[in-house]
Amino acid sequence: MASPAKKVTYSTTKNGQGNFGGGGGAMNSRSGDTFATQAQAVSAGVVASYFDFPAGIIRRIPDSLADQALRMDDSVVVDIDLARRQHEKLIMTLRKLNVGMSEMEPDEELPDCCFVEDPAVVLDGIAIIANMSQPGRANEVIGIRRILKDDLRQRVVEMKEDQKATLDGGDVLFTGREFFVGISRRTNQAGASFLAKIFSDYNVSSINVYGALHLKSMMSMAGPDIIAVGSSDYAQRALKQIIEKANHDYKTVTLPDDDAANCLFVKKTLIHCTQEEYPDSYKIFTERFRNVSRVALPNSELKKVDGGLTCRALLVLKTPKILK
Ligand code: CIR
Repeated sequence: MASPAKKVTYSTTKNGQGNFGGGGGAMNSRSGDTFATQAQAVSAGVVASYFDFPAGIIRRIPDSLADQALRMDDSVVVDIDLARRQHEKLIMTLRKLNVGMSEMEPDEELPDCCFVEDPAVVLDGIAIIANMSQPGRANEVIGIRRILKDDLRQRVVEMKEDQKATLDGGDVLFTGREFFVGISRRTNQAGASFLAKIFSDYNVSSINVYGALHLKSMMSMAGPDIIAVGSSDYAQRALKQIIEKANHDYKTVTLPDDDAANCLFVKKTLIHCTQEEYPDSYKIFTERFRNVSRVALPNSELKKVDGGLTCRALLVLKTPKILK
């Protein structure tokens, strides 16, 4: 439930130049200005609470990922041991942040099974089990469904009710206020419409995705009401559609590398790329999020098979929220 309204302050970041955070509070408790109304402050508090995930699911990496995981560039060679060490760092980080992690064993028959973000979309106690368009990934939903239903007590809704719909969770950007769903090679309009029907309390906008696997391959939430976005033409075209369709005036942080724009904001901590992998984007994170708790994590190996940070964990708010 939303906490009682209190006067919350924040510093403005005109034209994306400012520095987020400060005051030790949630990302939307920024020092230097005030919310115009109590309602806005309450709404910002509710939005921030969407990032306080108490639970999450990860799945360990099968050996088969190295040779059989789907990828856009066939020439890459994955160092599977390094991939596992990098994945372990994310698991440790989430555990340290007190996210109760359900850890699944790998399945050699499912080379992409560690990308647990894709098989389901979870919000307000409801889990949509997606129709994954890639035949080699379709059975990933089995284990994920079981954990969501039996362990995390989510109400499961099967997208297979609509045979024509396809969707990967990597195309679903939830801001805490509304959804943007990428229409991509993996997700179609029927998939977006299915999601809109289930999460009918929220605005759901379709965003055409070009030049990237998923919408979140080039943008993600870097904090409440803050969208991190890549600077490629593709990323900027997607952002333009978001700005046109959005119900809210989001702040944006533009990063030189699209891959680096896939970051995770969890429990007031921003998990983002390392300096080694993306020095220019890393610098922007350090400057713009100076006063925010941050953790830099490597992702070089899973990136080779098109996985970003967000796709390696399925984060769950266990119970429904009282909405704005
Ligand atoms: C695939 O092509 O399906 C996997 N190799 C990568 C999936 C990454 N998922 C995501 O970014 N949400």
